[in-house]
Amino acid sequence: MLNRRAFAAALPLMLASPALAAAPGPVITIYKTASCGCCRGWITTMQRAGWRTKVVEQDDVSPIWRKRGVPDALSSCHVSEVGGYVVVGHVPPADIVRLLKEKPKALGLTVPGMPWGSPGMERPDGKTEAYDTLLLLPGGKTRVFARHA
Ligand SMILES: [Cu+2]
Repeated sequence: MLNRRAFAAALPLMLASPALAAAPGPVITIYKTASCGCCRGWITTMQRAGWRTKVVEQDDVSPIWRKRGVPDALSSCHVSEVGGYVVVGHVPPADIVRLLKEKPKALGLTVPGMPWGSPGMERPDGKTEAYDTLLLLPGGKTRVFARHA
């Protein structure tokens, strides 16, 4: 047991611990189909990183990215909305933190397809592939936002 003085001394450290830190961003709304397992994996990763999530299950999530001008070729299995941006697929949580901090003039971020080793796409054998998080620009153009090995 900590005595009172030791507890008082430890308190600032406890307040600074990640578990008590503020959420990394506003509530993120995630659209997925009911059967998508890797989508659930990504949501778990987001929640572990401190994100508050709102999950909407629907039969077809493509209208969400289409309405925001994201071409189908740059799409993935799930799509999210946060801070006025669209976030498509298995984007690492830290990239979304950076997006909301830098606030670029863009539609949002995408990790097209479902690369092995991206959050929610971990393989039992640990194999990964290199992939890029792309910044979605109006008109279907992209720019590399972050590289992941
Ligand atoms: Cu997926």
